[in-house]
Amino acid sequence: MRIFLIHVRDPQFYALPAATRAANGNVRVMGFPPIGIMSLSSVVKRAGHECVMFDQANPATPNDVILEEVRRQRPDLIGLSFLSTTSYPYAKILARQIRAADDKVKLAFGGVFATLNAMLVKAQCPEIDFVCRGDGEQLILDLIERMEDPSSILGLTWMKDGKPVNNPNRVLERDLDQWPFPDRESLKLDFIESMPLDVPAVLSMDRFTTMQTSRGCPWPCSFCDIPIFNEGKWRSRSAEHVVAEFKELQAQGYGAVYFVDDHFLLKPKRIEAICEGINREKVTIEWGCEGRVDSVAQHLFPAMAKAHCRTIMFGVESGSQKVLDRLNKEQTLAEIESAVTNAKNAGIEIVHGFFVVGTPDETEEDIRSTFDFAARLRLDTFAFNRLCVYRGTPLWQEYVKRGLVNDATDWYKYFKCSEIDPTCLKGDVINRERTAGFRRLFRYKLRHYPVQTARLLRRFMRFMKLRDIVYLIVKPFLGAKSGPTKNEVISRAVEHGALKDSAAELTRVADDLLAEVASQSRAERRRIEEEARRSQGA
Ligand code: B12
Ligand code: SF4
Repeated sequence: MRIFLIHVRDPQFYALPAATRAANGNVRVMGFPPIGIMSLSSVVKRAGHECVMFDQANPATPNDVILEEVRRQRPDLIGLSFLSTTSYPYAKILARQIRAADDKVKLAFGGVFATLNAMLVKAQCPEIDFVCRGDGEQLILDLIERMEDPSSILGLTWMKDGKPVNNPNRVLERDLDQWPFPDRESLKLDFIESMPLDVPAVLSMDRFTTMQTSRGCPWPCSFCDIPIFNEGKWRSRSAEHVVAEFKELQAQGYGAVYFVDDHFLLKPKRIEAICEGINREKVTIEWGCEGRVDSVAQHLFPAMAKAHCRTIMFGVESGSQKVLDRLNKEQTLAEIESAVTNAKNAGIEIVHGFFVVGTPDETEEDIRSTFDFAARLRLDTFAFNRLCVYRGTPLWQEYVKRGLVNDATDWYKYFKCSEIDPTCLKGDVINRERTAGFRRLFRYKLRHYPVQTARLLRRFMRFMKLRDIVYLIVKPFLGAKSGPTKNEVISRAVEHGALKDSAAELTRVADDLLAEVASQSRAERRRIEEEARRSQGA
């Protein structure tokens, strides 16, 4: 069978199609490769099928070119993969265009947003045949095999006799080592590493890719949908499998890798074995990862640095304990300080903090504390985003109960909390505090951490034009435009027919489902701790 896999992007999140080409002739762009479809492509090919990938980050393959290829190659199945609420409208548009070009091809959606809103998406997109929920590896194989009668395919949402049907979930697969490494080489596009910001912040011009060594995170943060997507579980690949992938990447000429794991820093023995393997195999790739500040693996930061870990990103969120507690973050300010200090003392070159502002019950004083806290921390880089609420999170559920969002009519919309929640500060107050906070933070950094700041600027200057560096620094002071952003306008403009209400009834996130995820998360943490204790005793 011939399969097309398309990674649909939100145009705001890929910038800089570089005017340059890589040594292998590929166009180079700044951003993260589409590891979701790359993972599926290798599985599909191993099963003997033909697979062609497209990534909308590639300026050479806009929708028109993809449509032309659909007409020319007549694939049997097209999978559209997208991450979030913000890219859903673009996926819908492309699906419609493909259906107009070919009324026979089977069309499938997959990814986090599609998973968490499957019935609603199916009802709103009649041109789509299937919505694929959760892990896609086995699911796509089953789909290829039983496309004409999908009634027994676990994790599939489809239409039977004019009614959306949700086949049962599949049991989460714990053996991730069974899948081949992602098929990176078939996509004729190269990536360079940048910070996950909406302004160019290039970290290196080395050939860059991402890797996934674990899936999920068993914590209960109220704004996050990772726990529900992974049913409160955390699953990991073995250290040997990860090291083998590193070796392959080194042979393919990659110089930098970022782990898209939700929480890499969970299982010390595994991290230690990965670091030992990297050194043993003489892999020199620089890598980065994300994790919680209360990680029990912090004694391994020096070993990670020795194994070329260059970047660690922490979900700091706030400098106010009250706000952290309101977000159910289950972390303290002291834990944040010691994690950042430990990482810097260990020699990690770039330690990044993700912060949010505009959270429920946050005061101006809290925002000030957040910026002053960020200034004092030995962070190299930071991002301060306005908190958004997504369907599937405990915060969304709270907003449904408080009558701030409507599960039936708002599920596909992109909302900053401050726009809908009266307990949040108003947007203009947040922006004013954010601008003032940045000013204090930059001043503090220059005065107290001049060497660290100079080192970071020197890294940027190696790869970026002076004009871009100046923009990176002054952007926080330019002020935000008032009114909704382009993303918000587009995400709210997706039309929805009468079908949506009946589908909404079927998909309402039940309180007991969230409670079940929370209890699974707690059980998962106990399981991991127990495993760690056992392996220490062994
Ligand atoms: C890396 C990442 C990014 C990267 C870009 C990644 C990229 N373009 O590839 C950057 C930093 C740019 C980014 C940006 C944003 N992101 Co982001 N991101 C992630 C992260 C951490 C990992 C994604 C990933 O690579 N996963 C690994 C691959 C292997 O998994 P996958 O893509 O899900 O694919 C698997 C399955 O879903 C399935 N599958 C996927 N597609 C298909 C298709 C078919 C046909 C089938 C059968 C199966 C299938 O099979 C795959 C293999 O099992 C996720 C968290 C997460 N764990 O998913 C958040 C996440 C997806 N991002 C999120 C958000 C909100 C955003 C932003 C909107 C943030 C913002 N406000 O600025 C932007 C918008 C991006 C966009 N829409 O283009 C949210 C989405 C929430 C929601 N409900 O909308 C998530 C879940 C994080 C979170 N908890 O909040 N992101
Ligand atoms: S720590 Fe919280 S925000 Fe981070 S992935 Fe886990 S649940 Fe989500």
